[in-house]
Amino acid sequence: TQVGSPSGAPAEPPRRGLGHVAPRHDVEGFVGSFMRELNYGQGVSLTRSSLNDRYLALARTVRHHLQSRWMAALAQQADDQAKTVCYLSAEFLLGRQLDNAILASDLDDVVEEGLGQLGLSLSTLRAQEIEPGLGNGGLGRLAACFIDSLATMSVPCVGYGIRYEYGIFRQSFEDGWQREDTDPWLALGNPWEFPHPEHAVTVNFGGTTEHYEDEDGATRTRWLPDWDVQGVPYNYMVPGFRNGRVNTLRLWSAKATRGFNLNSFNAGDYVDAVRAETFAEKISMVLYPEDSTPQGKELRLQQQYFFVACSVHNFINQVLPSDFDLHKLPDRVIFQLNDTHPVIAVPELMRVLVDEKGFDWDEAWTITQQCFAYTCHTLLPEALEEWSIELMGRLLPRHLEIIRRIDEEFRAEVAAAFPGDEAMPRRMAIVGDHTVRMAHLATVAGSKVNGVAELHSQLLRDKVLPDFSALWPEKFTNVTNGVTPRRFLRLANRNLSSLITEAIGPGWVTDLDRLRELEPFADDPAFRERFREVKRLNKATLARTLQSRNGIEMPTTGIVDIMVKRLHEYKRQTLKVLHIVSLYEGVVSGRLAVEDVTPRVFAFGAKAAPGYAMAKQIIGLINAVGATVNADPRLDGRLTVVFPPNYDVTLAEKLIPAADLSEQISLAGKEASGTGNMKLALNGALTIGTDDGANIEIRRLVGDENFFLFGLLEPQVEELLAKGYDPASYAAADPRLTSALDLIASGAFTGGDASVFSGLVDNLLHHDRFLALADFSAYMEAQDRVDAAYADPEGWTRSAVLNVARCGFFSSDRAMREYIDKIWHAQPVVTSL
Ligand code: GLG
Repeated sequence: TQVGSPSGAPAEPPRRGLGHVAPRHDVEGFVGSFMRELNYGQGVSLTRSSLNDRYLALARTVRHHLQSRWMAALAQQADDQAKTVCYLSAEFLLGRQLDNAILASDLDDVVEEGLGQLGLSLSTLRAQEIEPGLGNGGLGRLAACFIDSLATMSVPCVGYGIRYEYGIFRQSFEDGWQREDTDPWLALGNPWEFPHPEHAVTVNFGGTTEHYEDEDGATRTRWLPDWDVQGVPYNYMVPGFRNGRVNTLRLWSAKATRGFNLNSFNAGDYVDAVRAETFAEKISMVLYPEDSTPQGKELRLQQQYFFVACSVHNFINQVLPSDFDLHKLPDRVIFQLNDTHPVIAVPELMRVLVDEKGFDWDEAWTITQQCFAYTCHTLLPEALEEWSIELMGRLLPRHLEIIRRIDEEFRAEVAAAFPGDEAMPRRMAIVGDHTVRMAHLATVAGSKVNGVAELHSQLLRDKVLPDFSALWPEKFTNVTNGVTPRRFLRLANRNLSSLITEAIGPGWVTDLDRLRELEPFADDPAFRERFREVKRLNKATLARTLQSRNGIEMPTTGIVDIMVKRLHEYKRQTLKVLHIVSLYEGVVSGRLAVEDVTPRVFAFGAKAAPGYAMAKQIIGLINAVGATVNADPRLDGRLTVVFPPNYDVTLAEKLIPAADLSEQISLAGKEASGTGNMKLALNGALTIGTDDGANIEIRRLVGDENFFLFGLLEPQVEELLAKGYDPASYAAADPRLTSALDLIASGAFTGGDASVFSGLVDNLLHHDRFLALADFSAYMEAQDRVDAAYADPEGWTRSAVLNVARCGFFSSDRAMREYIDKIWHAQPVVTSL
């Protein structure tokens, strides 16, 4: 069983208000604390301190201001009766912490001024921070936005996840091809985490189970595991925006149970003894770099069980009061399952309730079903995790038994609900022929199941889980994603933020619907000019960043056309490349006059999963096309491709504010929601997009006249695939497409070597799973509309301002309100300071 070490028992709690000293909120106080942290925290004088010393001292000084609030929130969590949202997620893509902490505690001026007195610059120190890359993309970043919003709304929440020693790999390019390096993000020290080894949790694996009779003569089961590891919690502060609330993100790190295996050590095999440690610690060593299409690796299941076992144990045995009546668990907690990754928490809670706490099965199941809800983030069938029965039985034998019983009872329920339909229970089964289907388990156990945009939720009901939605229509719901306006507007785009605040006051930061008040300013020429000035400044900042980060030259005139997201065929970066190649080919062949080409900077940011060969080919193609196009004098500098390596949150915060055009061009019915689309629109970029994911809702809100729609609709995609899709016929029908493909195939971008991209071109012509060729002509036509619109700066700016004004809906605060109302039924709690 899992036990916290005895030294983990909380010490006698001090009376609130006496337990800590609040830091001073003025320049003199700041300078004093900073110097103390530098001298006595880092142990260096100001003159001899390194950049890293200064950054660490600054971070620790700033964090004082959050810590005092945090302690109050933690003290309260134990005694208040409020329901806590436990957000279980294998990924939290936080981004840099310093600026957000300064913003949340309203210290901007104090820090600037205080550092200035010491002759230091905030921007230099800020650049020293390495962002925690503990996520792959949208799913992990969404989790970070959600916990930001809950803290800002004063809703009790604990984010639970994994403290990966190495986050998402660092990407570089070698001759244009992606290279991956490890991400030792902790190497220079991490001032934002608080380890609590005294609260370590033991997590078991393997072994067998046995039945025994309890005192009442009932048959019960116990798990006899054969190995274990410790989970050490590292706590992070999640500050609300200037509301005195600080929530917790608790990330687990794996440690060997015993530092040394004494038997081996005594026998003289020191090396063997240390091996146990390595074995245990590899569980939280590295983030799996697959976005949307996971590999079913054993270590990954170990990671999943590791963090949810720690989290369930922590909440029940360490967060709740020791005398808590677990019958009332659903009043005090909701475990939100972020995709299928944490779904093994369902049988874990059953095991804790039945095997450890002595509950009857039925009673435990009733409680469990009320304590979970499931969010699905995908439509790709290959992204719904399944684990082999063999692996599950070997790693988690007791959990497999529990899953089998849930499955049997569920199948009986289905058979009773649909008598005579034998296929239905088989289709809906949790345990299939060889695998355990985690999405089915989550759907059966969850009180609610939601998709992440309207279309996605509808397709989830109709296509992915149709049998389940027939059985339980009321279980399915939608919550369209959102993004935090603090990080992605207030912090990332200070120029636009100031302009907005000047126009409508500062209330929008926590009430994003108020951006509506900007609508009249769209018709004000003076405001529009200032808006354009903001874009110009942001483009200049981006150009400076790319220059110093990668030595990339970026022109600051013309359309800044941005496509940033993971590299995946369904997102169709290839369609974007075909557009660029077609413009290039047009000029080179004389079909287009160079002076008719609207100047554009095409900016890409994308990592490919290291094992995803086609995605890596596409990266090679973007870089090859970029190198050729950028160097060709015939284009007169009108087209520039920039592809800075290692796209991350920090770079996103520079790219997004500079964008004029946002590329959201996935095949309809494939992108669950998208969240980059929201960030870009909120920052005044116009979208060119398909009728997919949250694009649909963006277009509905901003209006058709302020959005460039193109491409097949989801039902048309289905229809085309059903009748047989022949990509080559589309190539034949549009001479621009034929020429573009021919040019790539000819080796024009690879120094004449035609073999490099022949596989890629072949794949497009003969397979093209995501219908890039079918949408090409419509895309080109939409890009012509973009050029025409951009030729009228006043009209373009008007649309851009309206995009900002009408996208308040996409705040993650709104998303959190919807989860609270429809799914969690939690309440804000006012922290008493
Ligand atoms: C997914 C989807 C995105 C979605 C994100 C957050 O692919 O469309 O916006 O989750 O819900 N795997 C992802 O990043």
